[in-house]
Formats: sequence, C-alpha cells, structure tokens
Amino acid sequence: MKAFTTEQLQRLVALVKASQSVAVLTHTHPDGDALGSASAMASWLREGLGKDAAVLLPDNPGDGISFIVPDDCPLYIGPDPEALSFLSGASLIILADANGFARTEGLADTARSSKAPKILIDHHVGPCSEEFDLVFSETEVSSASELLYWILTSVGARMPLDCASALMAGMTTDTNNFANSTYPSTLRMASQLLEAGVDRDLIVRRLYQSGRENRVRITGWLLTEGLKVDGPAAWMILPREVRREFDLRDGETEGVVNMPLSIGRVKLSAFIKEEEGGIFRVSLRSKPGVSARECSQRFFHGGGHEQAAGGKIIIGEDVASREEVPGYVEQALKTFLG
Ligand SMILES: [Mn+2]
Repeated sequence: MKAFTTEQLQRLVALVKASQSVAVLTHTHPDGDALGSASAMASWLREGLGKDAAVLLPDNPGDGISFIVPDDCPLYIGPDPEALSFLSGASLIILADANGFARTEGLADTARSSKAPKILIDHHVGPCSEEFDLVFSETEVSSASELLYWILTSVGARMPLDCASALMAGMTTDTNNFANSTYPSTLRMASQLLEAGVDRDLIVRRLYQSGRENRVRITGWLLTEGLKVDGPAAWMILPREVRREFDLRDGETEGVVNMPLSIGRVKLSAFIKEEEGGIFRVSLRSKPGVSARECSQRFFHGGGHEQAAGGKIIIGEDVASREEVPGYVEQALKTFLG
C-alpha cells in the first residue's frame, strides 16, 4: 500500500473540521466491508470529534452482518424522505467502499447535486475521481475498512472501540477471514486492533456462527443439485423457487461462491441468484491468473476486483427468458476461459 500524501491527510482533517453534519454513504447490497468502513467513519466522527454523522445505506444489509453498525449509530436505509433530507442538508459527504455515487443507487442523484465537499475512501479499481473533492483510492489493500484504518492512524486519530471493531469486522469479511486479499499491512492492522482491545473472537462468532439452519441447508442444496463443474469453470444457479422453498433471507448465501475454488482444477467460480424483476445477480471468484473482474465486465455488466467481482444477467437483454440463463452462464464462462 502506498503512503498517503501529507496534503491528502491535511485536506481530510480540514474538511472534517469545517463540517458539522456528515453523511457517510456506501454501496447497494452492502456487505461487511461496506458496513464496517461506513460505520467506523461515522463512529470516529461522532465519538472522536463530536460531529453529527450518520450512515446512509441504499438498501438493507443482510441479517448476519447488520450487527457491524453499532446500535447508537444514526442509520438511514433506502432513499426515503428522511434519508434524502439528511443527505441534502449534510455539510460533508463521504463515500466508502464504492468507486462512485452510481453504486449508491437511489441516493446517487441527491449526493451528486449536493454542494457539500465530497470525499472518496475506496479500494476498487476505476475511482470516479471527478465526483469528489478528495480521493483516497488504493487497490493494494484488503478492504475499505483497512484503508480507513491506515488513514485514521496516519492522522493520529483516537479510535473509539466501536470504530476499531467495525474496521476489524469489515476487513474480516472482505478477506473471507484472511483467506484472500491479505497483505502484510492487513495483518499489521489486525494485530494493532487486537492490541487495542477489539474482541475478534466475538466478531468471528457473530459473522460465521450465528446463522439459521437454512443457511447451511441451502449450501448443501447448492453443492449437490446446484453445482456444475466443467474444466476450470464452476457455477451454481439459485432459481427463485428454491430461494422460496428455503425461505432465504438477504446474505444467507454469502460466501458460497468461494467453495468450488477448493477444487484444484477450478479457476473461476460463479454464483448466480435469481432476483425479482428479471434480474439474475452474479458473483464471481477466481484464482490468480484469471480475472473475475474482466469476466464480469465482458459478460455480466459488472466489475470489481481481480479475484472477486459482481454483476448481473438481464432477462430481455442478455437472454430472452429465464430458462436460457443456465446456457448463457455456461457459454460465457467457457468463452472467457477459452
Ligand atoms: Mn470492500
């Protein structure tokens, strides 16, 4: 990870000092890192600096990760009038764990049209720098939570325990509990946060050992009925009937996409979940040498990181009907892998 310039850090401190109400935004379908980085930022601003900061999410986080946002953190979910009013009245807007406002969906227009200064803190490729007054963009880091940790450390911030715990949780989910994207700086951060008193055992229990039975059952279904493996490609498709049968909630299939990568010859794994409105949501994971991001850009209207990307299949655009989705996925993966 590159060091930040003194100028960047001074501007951050000046912008924060000059503002009273701060809207902290993150991406749609927020994951643990989105919640971790956004709520840690809000905790630092509120508890450390006495600012009136709130986290704004474009939509609901999954049950299993919502604990990452502390109970006393002001939180708006969805682009309802209250959220938009807080956002348009904010004197500073910060976007964490997304490369531009497009990823905040219903909050994007209000954020863009605000005259408040805007700060980006992100680890994805291709930051929309023109939307921001100050950009912290670094891809050689595990997570936005880690990036924020080093920013706060560099400005000499006193980190409240809530803030430190949220950063640990965010980094843990984005590294899939230290299984990927783990840099020397990531382990240094983890070590320092443990020394600062973060209860990592509790975080890990809440993240990975607090689910419903259905979460395990659906994993079983996906790995038996759902899984297709062909050479270096593996894919699983979850149709809406099965989602209903298992009464699945948001986030309950999180991480399943990684499992086929435990097969030695599999280089690229795709998990495709049917949503409402003619959309199939796509998650991609790959081993080094195969770019999940490129595959997503070429076939699934998406993007992301080299080894972890997301996208979608649109009925009526990519395929004529939902019945054609399995064929489309198979063809896309085979074409991509050659
Ligand atoms: Mn992230």
